[in-house]
Amino acid sequence: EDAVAGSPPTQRLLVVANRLPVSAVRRGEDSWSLEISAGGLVSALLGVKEFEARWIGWAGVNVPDEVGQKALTKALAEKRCIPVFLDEEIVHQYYNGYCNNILWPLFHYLGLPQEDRLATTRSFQSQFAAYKKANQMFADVVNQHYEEGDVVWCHDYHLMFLPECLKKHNSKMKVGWFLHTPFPSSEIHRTLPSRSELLSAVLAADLVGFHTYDYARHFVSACTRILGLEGTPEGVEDDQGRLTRVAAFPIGIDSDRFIRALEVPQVQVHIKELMERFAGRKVMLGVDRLDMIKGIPQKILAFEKFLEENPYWRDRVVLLQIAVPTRTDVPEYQKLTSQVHEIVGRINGRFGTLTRVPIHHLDRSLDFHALCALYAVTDIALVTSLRDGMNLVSYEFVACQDEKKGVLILSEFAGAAQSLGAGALLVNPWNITEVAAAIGKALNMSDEEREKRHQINFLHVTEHTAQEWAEFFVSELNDTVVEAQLRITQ
Ligand code: ADQ
Repeated sequence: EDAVAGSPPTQRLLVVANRLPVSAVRRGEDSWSLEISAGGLVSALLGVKEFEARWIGWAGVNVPDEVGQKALTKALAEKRCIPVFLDEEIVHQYYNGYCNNILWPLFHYLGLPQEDRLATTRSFQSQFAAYKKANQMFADVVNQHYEEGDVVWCHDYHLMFLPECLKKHNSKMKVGWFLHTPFPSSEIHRTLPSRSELLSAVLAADLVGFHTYDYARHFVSACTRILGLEGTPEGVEDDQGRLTRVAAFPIGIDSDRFIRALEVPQVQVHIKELMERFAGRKVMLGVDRLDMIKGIPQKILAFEKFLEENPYWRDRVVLLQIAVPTRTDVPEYQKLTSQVHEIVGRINGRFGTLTRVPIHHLDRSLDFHALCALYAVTDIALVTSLRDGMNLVSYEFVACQDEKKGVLILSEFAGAAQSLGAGALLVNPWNITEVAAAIGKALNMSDEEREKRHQINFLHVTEHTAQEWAEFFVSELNDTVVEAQLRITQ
């Protein structure tokens, strides 16, 4: 994890995200056990040797007492993590409220929550106040730990106010902000009561990044239409001629980690077991967090339509849908879970036999090795997000398919459609007939076409890695700041 001996890291990177990449469990008054949760961002930054990364974020637990906070801070320091302590009320209003109930659905074109108008106005206001307060709390921790020359990289829709809080304190700080979700059309963004304040706060950053060129364009036109600022090919310019650079930085995965995992004996045993279990049937796979944006009901309905129209395949294909529950305390998510269960039950009742069902649905997360084995035995992956910033599942599937060369059916509303569109079968997930037809096409595709399509995507996934993404963002941020200084001195 440390830089290679003999070549000391030249720059410190402070990565600020809502959640730290660790799960903390309290074992006693002053003892904690920590587990690193490996996500895309963690592996991206572990692989980067040019700078030394430190993480700043919330540990996901409420620690009201000072003894507990001190002990957790000490334990986290060993993992290069620095905690921001948020109390329950702030978490409720900022995280559950403004982030997940307002920004998340809006940025995915699901609109603002429909509530009683008066109550909504009140809750919007108090949630927004909590959002700003929480962002300031993150800023305070960054300021405490910042050293001259550090690069500060803020992540995601939780921290749109952070660039402004940081720059107000120290205008020389190098600040970048990256959004992991889509940025919606300005017509959607303008419905948000706090639309202007959020945009201005983000513009305080030196560099603003998105997964795709479309999201970047939406952001620039929101700044033009809502704030009246000029959009240039480089970004957005304010009245004083200060430029905020805006650009696309499509994320990738640590593809080697997946490819290497397929060689692990335990994974190979698992692959063999799965192949025996599903022998004689084509395996279709969906892996998603259980979220409205992932289009899980639409995917299953399309599969039903396919079975309805293609009796030949009823006994010859199986859909494995692995859906990790998230935000389980939110009523809409509970409703989605029961809706999915109901549809799966109906289809299995309709097309199942005493010994076989067409859909295996699991409400849980799989460990990394089990996930890799599943990806490897899959014939067709179904990614039907209604909107998705990028969608890494599609990348992970491609990385694990160099033996099988399976087909990726991919929503045109996932950012990944821009990068994997050439090899995938692109679909409109709202059009169930079209998705059902794509399933038929994938099942009947010639080996030659399958291999050709896979090859294009495999090349992309292995060449555009998460590590490269992180290095590119940080080097662009450094360059942007140098260029801005040159402009001032000229
Ligand atoms: P997510 O919405 O979480 O990420 P995605 O990009 O697909 O979506 O990443 C999900 C990750 O969780 C993948 O690494 C996947 O392997 C894992 N995962 C999902 N279901 C799982 C299961 N059942 N068991 C085990 N692991 C599971 C957000 C945005 C995306 C964007 C990423 C990164 O919504 O659009 O691509 O951030 O920027």
